Amino acid sequence: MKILVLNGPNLNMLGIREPAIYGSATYADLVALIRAEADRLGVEVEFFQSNHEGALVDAIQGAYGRADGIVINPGAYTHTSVALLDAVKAVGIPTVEVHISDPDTREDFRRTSYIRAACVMTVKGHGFEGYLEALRYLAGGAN
Ligand code: CA2
Repeated sequence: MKILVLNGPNLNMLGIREPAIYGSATYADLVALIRAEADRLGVEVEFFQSNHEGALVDAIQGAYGRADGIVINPGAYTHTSVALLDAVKAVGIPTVEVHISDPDTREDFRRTSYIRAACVMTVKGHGFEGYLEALRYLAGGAN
């Protein structure tokens, strides 16, 4: 089983600024954490982070026929991007939306998620652990 883990804009800045919201661990720490859980579960993971909407669309399209699941934190594109929604719908790959913080408890503009409509589950406000929950869900639930 192969899972694509996508992160959107500014998530490469993890651990560098705003530790009160996103914690003090880095993007590299996040990758290592997910990789360790994937090894435990026996699933293959591939990572991609981009600050560009079209690059994320390309990555989702590129997963077609190659990946069995997608874990995506679209960052701020969560709240703006119909293109990411359409891409997830187009490939039909089970996709879990993850947010480190809980956007529903922050500014009003973070309450809308376009991509949610195409996702099998949303995990929010559980920090980095949320990515592991998403991975376990896609890997088969009872793990
Ligand atoms: O809580 C999340 O995971 C978010 O998807 C993060 C996005 C935000 O726009 C969403 O509303 C919720 C922003 C990611 C920015 O990450 C930073 C990390 C370190 C320093 C500054 C920003």
